[in-house]
Amino acid sequence: MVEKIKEEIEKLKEEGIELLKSKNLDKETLKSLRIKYLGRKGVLNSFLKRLSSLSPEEKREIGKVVNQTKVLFTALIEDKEREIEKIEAQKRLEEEKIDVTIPGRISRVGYKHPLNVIMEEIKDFFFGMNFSLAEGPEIEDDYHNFEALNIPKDHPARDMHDTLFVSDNVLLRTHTSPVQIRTMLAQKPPVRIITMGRCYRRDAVDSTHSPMFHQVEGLLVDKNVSMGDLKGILTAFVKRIFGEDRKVRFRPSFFPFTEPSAEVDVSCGICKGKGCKACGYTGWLEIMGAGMVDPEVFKAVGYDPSEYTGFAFGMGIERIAMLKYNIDDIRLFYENDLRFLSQF
Ligand code: FA5
Repeated sequence: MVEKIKEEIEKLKEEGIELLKSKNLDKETLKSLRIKYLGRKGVLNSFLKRLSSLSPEEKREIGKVVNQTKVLFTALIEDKEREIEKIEAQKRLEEEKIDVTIPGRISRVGYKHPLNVIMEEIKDFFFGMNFSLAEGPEIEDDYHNFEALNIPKDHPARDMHDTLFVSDNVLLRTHTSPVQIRTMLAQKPPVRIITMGRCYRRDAVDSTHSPMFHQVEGLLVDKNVSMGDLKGILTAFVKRIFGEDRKVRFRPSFFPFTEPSAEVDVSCGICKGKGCKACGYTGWLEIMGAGMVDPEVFKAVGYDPSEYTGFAFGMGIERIAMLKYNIDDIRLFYENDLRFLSQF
């Protein structure tokens, strides 16, 4: 009997060793083999149940063989588990391998809008000249946009600004000059400010006109400010924006809020002042309006014109950008076409 059981165990052992050493075992099969051989109701334990008729001596003998086989199987199973783990880890590594030589996907970066680029350059220049930034509303009233700037109702000068009205007295500002008035009403001289932002006019859209556009305005008020100061600062400004080689010209002009008034021209960068299609064969490009603050404006804001003088200037930012970057159509600024915007 003992010999028979031993033989059976030996057979089982051989079969088990072969199975547990086979190459293609996976985790699941290994688990079921563990249950089959070593489980509480497994085959090895089933031998122990058959020992009741045997002597204690024989029981011990069989028990010993069963235990040795259990130890052997346990070791084989653990070896196999480690082997399977290793193979799986290797497989995972292969699958997750990163090819560092594949070219990366380039994510798009944003570009500054050309109008912002110009505005920053303008701010940079005037901050360096000790000007500070002032702000005002885009929805204005008639008083700040016209009256206080010496443009009374029914005055022909109003025709210069085709106005978009919100109501009788309220309008979308046609220029940034009302910020001059707001600043002077709010503070005593000296004043040294620039302001910039959107303006609106009922102009027909073409390559140089838009119903919404941007202006920069400057105002300097102090004792003994002269036209010479205005010329000095604006000449330095034009050279900073367009280049040292460009010439600047002041032409007599008219604005109701400045006296005397001037248009400021820069020499044409394309023909170097010789005259070409871009400058209408004049050699010059008009870039801004300027002048000495009219005493009527000082009176409107409560400044004493016998004590203070000042100068003001205003320009279209789109126009500056168009001239600087050779852009031939103002509509390009508002269409958000990346092919255009990515050039700045
Ligand atoms: C004025 O608006 C004055 N306030 C400027 C000024 C300020 C003069 C201080 C003296 C002292 P003007 O109407 O010329 O001036 O407009 C100035 C600039 O705004 C123009 O040269 C032009 O570049 C721009 N501009 C005017 N209307 C439009 C428009 N519809 N579209 C695009 N740009 C415009």
